[in-house]
Order: sequence, then structure tokens, then C-alpha cells
Amino acid sequence: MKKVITYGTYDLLHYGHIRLLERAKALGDYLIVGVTADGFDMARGKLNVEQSLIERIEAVRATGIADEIIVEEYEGQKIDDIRRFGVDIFAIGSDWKGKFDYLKEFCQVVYLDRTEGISSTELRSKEHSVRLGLVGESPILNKFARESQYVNGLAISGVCSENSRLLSDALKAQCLPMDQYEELLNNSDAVYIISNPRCHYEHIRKALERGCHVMCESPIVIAPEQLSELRQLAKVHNCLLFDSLKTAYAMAYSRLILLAKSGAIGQVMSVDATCTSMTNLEMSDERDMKYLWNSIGAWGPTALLPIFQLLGTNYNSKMITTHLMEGTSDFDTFTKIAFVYPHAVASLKVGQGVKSEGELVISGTKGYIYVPAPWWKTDYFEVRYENPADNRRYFYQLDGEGIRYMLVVFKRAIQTGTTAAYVDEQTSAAFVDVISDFYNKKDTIII
Ligand code: C2G
Repeated sequence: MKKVITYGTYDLLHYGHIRLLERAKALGDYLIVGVTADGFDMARGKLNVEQSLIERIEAVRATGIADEIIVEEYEGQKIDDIRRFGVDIFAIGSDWKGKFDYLKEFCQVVYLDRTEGISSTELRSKEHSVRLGLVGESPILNKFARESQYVNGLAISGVCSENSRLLSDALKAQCLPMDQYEELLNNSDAVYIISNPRCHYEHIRKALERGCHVMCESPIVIAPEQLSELRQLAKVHNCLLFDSLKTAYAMAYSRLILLAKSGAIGQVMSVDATCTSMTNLEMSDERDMKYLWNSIGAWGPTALLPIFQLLGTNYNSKMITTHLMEGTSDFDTFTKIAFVYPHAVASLKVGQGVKSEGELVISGTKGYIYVPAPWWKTDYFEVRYENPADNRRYFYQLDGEGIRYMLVVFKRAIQTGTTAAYVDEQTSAAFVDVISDFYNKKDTIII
């Protein structure tokens, strides 16, 4: 009996896939189809797969062409499978021509012509395309434009900025001045906002009133009343209002939070997070100064994220200690916040005028989690115990600093109508409370 094997994702199964399976089957007597697992697809950069593994397996099964279906979970598995199943022929579409020649050592390799004019990518983009407008004054807009190219069915509709000097040439070419914001909104289904936090309220309100979904750089606003009003407005207009916080979407970060919550280090006693960056202050041109975020605005939500996600938002007390830039009333070059919870403590240090080790340490009654600098865009962490033999190291892939994954989640939430933000509303509100206290100098000592 001649055994043939082929692999694929088979997202939104179409006749291109079916023709491939039929021709692969015709090469022998028995066809094994390897369907890629979600984690494996993520690792090979396929972020946009819409169907779950089970749905994709079911679709392949329903064709009746496969004699056996297996799951492809790891790099190099093809060699294992070919040996394990005694495969004679490996078949794959011609878009992979040459890529699997290394398998010739184990069996015959056949590249079958790919069917022109159809692909999962096209099907996904055609069905629902989301037009995303970019708003604000930051080079981070360039990163969003770049990262959006990895998200199927998400297209940049334009950019509105008061300071286009910070933008790439491509974005400059399509940049509108702020007084034409409404024109951008008319051409967009959603906006990403990174204007100065003091302008967020107006920018968000206008977008929501026109039915545009919003992803706004955290903190969404700097006054709690404004946040409640905007949340209400989002409900009325059936729009999403997401905190943009890339760390929340990084796989290593979300896995370490789950590990800590599941008791891997016992009861969490202390969360200590530090985020500093000198570049913003050093590199800024005089003219860009007014667009600079202060340290608490730029870093506060990121440093607060693990604290609130692990210990909750009901702390007993907090103390903010801050150092302000000369001649300013709220531009902090360094801020430290200490929280007291009923059974734990937490602290954060943020700064753009002070350098420190940007690490995250979560201390528990049995061990601790150590995330080296820069922890907010990490692909690696360690769980450490008294006995070093028990220590564990964890690695996860991180592409595009997490922005890409966040855009995928945002786009999906728009399409499916669910609010699947990784930063929930309570956490988002707690960020605003802390930052508003900073501006009002509540629980605050200035040094
Ligand atoms: N295919 C085709 N014609 C199309 C689209 C896809 O012949 N219009 C073929 C592909 O060449 C592949 C199979 O259908 O052989 C499955 O395609 P995908 O679901 O896109 O999976 P792919 O990413 O190619 O996965 O490690 C190799 C992968 O497992 C192959």
C-alpha cells in the first residue's frame, strides 16, 4: 500500500484545498492529512487563522478524502511522521516548492500545482475588512502601520496628526491635520489614538459618536468621570473602547500571570515592576516637547498591569512619590508608587529621567517569578525556588512587541461583536484612578 502525507492549516476550507487533497490522494492508496495546531501556526507567523483546530479538522474530515487525520504540533514533526507511519510520498502545494526538499532523504517529495485565484487570506479579507484610522503624535504610529500589515482584513484608512514630522514618509503622505479629524472618522470603522492623554477624551468622544470603535493608548483618559461617560457612550453606540497596552497581549506575559494565579509560586505577597526609558527625553526636539508624555502617562498603565491583574484593584492604600521636571506642575521624570493590599504589597517605579533595571519580580510564599528587562516586551521568564533544581525557564515567541496580536484581537472583537479586551474595564478604570490622583496630587509627595 502506497502511503501519502500532506499538511496544511485548512482555514475556511476552499476548493483550492480540496483539489490539493484529491490530487495528493490520487498519488497513492492511503492519505494522511496533518492539520496544524493553533500554537504551531502562531509560531510560524500565521496569526489570522479564523477557525479553531477542531473546526478545521472537521472540515477536512467532511471532504471524505483523508483516510487519517493527525495534528501537526512542532517544527520537524514531518520527519517523525514520515518514519512513524512508513510514508512513501510527501505532497504539498507548489507555493512551497523547494522548501521540503530536505524530506527527500526519507521519502519521495511531490509539489502539486497550487490552484490560482483562491486563498484563505483572500476569503478572510473579503468577508470583513476593518478600516483603521491612526490619530496622534508619536512615532509609535509607524509601528502600528507596519504591524497592521500582518493582520488580514485590517487596512489603515489614514492618519490625523498635529505633528507629522514624527511619521514615516508613507504615513506623512496620507496625513491630515487635526482639524480634519472628522474626515478621517468618516472613512474609518475604528481608530487607534495616541494623542496626548489630555486630548484623548475629545478624540474618543467624537469617534464613538460617529460609531467608530476605539483603541486608545492607555490611560484612556486622566479623569474617572470622563471614563464613565465614554464607557456609557460606547455602550449606546454599540462600539468597543479598548485600552491599547501591548504587554497584555504578549504571550510570555499572559502565561506568567496564569502561572502565578494557578499557585506556581504559592500565595503572591509582592509584585514589583520597574519601567524606565531615557530616550524620549534625550532625543526630543524642542518642538516635540509638548507632545511628550510624562512618565506616569507613558509607563503607569504598563507597570500597574501585573499589579492589578494579580492582586486586584481593591488595595487598602497607596503612596505616590514623584519628582517633577523643573518649571512643570505635572511632568514627572520619576515616580514611585507603593500599594498596600490586605495580604500583599506592590510597588512600581517609572521614569524617563532616571535609569533603573526594567524588571518584574512576583514574590510568592513558595517561590518567585523573575522577568528580566525589558519585562514589558519579553519572550522569556523564570520561576525560581529555594532549591535551584526546581527552577523552570519559559520561552514564548513575541512578534512585533505584541502590537500585532493586539490588533488581531481588536479586529476579531469588532467582527464578532464581543468585548474580548485583555485589559478589562475594572483594570482600565483603576489605571485612570491612580493617574488622576497623580494629577490631583492625592496620596502624593513631591520630592
Ligand atoms: N493550496 C492550494 N491552492 C490554494 C491554496 C492552498 O493548492 N489556492 C494548498 C497549499 O499549497 C497546501 C494546502 O493547500 O499544500 C494547505 O494550504 P494552507 O491551509 O494554506 O496551509 P499551509 O500554510 O500551506 O500549510 O508546514 C507546511 C504547512 O503545514 C502547509
